[in-house]
Amino acid sequence: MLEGITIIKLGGSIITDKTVPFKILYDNIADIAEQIAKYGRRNLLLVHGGGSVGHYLVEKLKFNEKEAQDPKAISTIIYEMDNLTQTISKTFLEFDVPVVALQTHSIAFLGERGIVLDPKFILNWLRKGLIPILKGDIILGYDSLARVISGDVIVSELAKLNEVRKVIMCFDQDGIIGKDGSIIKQLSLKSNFEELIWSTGKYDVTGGLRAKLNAMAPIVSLKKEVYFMNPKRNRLLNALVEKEFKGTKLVE
Ligand code: IP8
Repeated sequence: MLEGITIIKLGGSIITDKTVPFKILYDNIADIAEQIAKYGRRNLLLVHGGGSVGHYLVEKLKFNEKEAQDPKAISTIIYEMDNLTQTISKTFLEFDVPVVALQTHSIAFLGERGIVLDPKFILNWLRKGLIPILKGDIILGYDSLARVISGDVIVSELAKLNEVRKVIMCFDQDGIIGKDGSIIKQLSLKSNFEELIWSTGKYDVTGGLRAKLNAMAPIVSLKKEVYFMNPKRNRLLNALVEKEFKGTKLVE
C-alpha cells in the first residue's frame, strides 16, 4: 500500500536560469538529486516546470491557445520540454535515484471539467519502486485545442489523491516574501496576495505566484501540508525528514 507520498515541484527558476533561454542549472539539479538520494525513500512524485525552456518557447513560437495552432510549434515545445526531463532523469540516475519520466501530454487530457488523468498510470510506478517525474507541458483538450498546462496544476491534481500527504514547491527564493522583504513563515490563503514579492524572471506564461497559490489552495483545504522553499543547503532533505528548514508554509 502507498501512503505518505510527498510531491516535489521543481520550479523552473531552480532548474533553469529564467533570464537566459535554455540555460539549465545542472548544479542545482544535482544538489536536489543528491538530497533525494540521501533521503533514501521512494514515496515521492516529482513534477518540473518549464523555466527558460518551456516558457521561453511558448513566447518565442507565439503558441496560441485559441487560434489556428501550429503543429511544429507544439512539437518543438514538447520535444524541448522532454529533453529537459531527460536531463533531470539522467542526473537523478547518476545519484542512483530510479526515476521514470512520464510524459504529461501522453497521460493527461483537459476535459470540460478539468484535467483527466488516471492516477494508476503514476502510482503503479511508485509501487514498482520508481519515482515518477512529470512536467508542465502542452496537452490536448476536449475541444481539440492544445493548451499549456502548468506543472502546478498537475501538482494540485495529484495532491488530491488520498495517498499524498505533503507538497514541497521548490523555487529560487527562500520562501514567499512579504512587503517588508522578509520571508513569511506561515502564509494564510486569506492574505492579500498583491502585497507579496515574487521574482518570476523574464518569461512566465502560466501566471506566476498568484496562479501557484490558487493551485495550492484546495490542497491546503484538504489539510495537506504545502511548503514553498529553496531546496539548497539540505533544506529539501530536512523538509522530507521533518527537520527544521527555511521556507513558507501555506495555511488556511
Ligand atoms: O513552469 C510550464 O509549466 P510551469 C510548461 O510549471 C510550459 O508553469 C510548456 C511552459
